[in-house]
Amino acid sequence: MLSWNRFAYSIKKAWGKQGLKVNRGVKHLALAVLSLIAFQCRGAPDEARGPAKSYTETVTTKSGEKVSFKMVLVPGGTFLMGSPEGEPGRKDDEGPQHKVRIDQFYLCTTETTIELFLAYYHETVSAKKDFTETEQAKKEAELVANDVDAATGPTPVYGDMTMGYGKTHPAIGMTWHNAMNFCEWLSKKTGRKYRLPTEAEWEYACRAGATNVFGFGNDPNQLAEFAWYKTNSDGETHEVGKKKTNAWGLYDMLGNVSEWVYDFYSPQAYKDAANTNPRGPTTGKVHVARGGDYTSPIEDMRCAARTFEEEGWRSGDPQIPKSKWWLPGMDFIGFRAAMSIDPNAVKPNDGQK
Ligand SMILES: [Ca+2]
Repeated sequence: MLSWNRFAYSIKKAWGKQGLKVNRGVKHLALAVLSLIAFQCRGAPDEARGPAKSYTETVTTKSGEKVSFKMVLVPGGTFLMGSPEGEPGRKDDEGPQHKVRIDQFYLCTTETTIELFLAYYHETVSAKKDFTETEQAKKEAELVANDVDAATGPTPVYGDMTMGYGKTHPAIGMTWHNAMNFCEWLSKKTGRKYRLPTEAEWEYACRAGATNVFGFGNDPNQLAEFAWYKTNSDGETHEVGKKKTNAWGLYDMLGNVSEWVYDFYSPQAYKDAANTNPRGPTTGKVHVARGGDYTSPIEDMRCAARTFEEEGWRSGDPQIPKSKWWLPGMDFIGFRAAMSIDPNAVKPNDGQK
């Protein structure tokens, strides 16, 4: 390859002083082109590029199988939470409508599947029986003291955790506590900060930028294109991700199974809610679930509709005291995982246990 010096020499020799000027010009131009190519190959700095629009998480189970799920970026923004007075089917706890600012975060495109929940269950299930909460905490503290990596897990499920459904159906019948514990397990497993979405994040993601009743519009006749509910479910849950997504790529936000969110339930929650990344009341007895399920009528399939754990949800558990991990027979309740971009924005385990 001809060196710059030899190239310069040959030009100089041919063109004399004029040639030297040409040589410098060519040399500078070539360096500029090379720099541009190098910059293009390297790309822009990561900070400038921002978080990816989506990513796929893969978890390897105890038996070596791989289970994957997709997370999409929910862009930050402001929306009106709750429903306007006069919306058909509206309940009082959906108001007042109030403006809420949400930071960007990731949300799973589907409800958590039985396959993934079984991976968590098999890896963490403990032979221990249900203790009272105090005894449980003491036992878990002992476990952690002996082994810092000890993952706390649910007690054996009463009955069949799958309730006869296939592995790509939504996981069902776990308590809020169990769903939270799953997110902790998933975080340890992957190194990312998984958690339940807050109620505000969930509704924001369900609306996907729209200001109508269902996210896709106001016409309940379109509901069957997006959701499994009372009219089209044949009385059972369905495989996740079989209906149309909403505008932000999320499946089954409405219907199939109702989804645990982070917040405690209070009918007054919106009256004094924070206007940025609200996290619900600081205390409470039961938690909120969102989206309606396969048994729900149209009015419970609205983006603003709120449900919460009712006493009957524990009625399938014959144990005394009742398990803090399972809601046997309750095949309408599940959840989906969120992931914080800024882990300080919402701390998944802060305050609530
Ligand atoms: Ca759902």
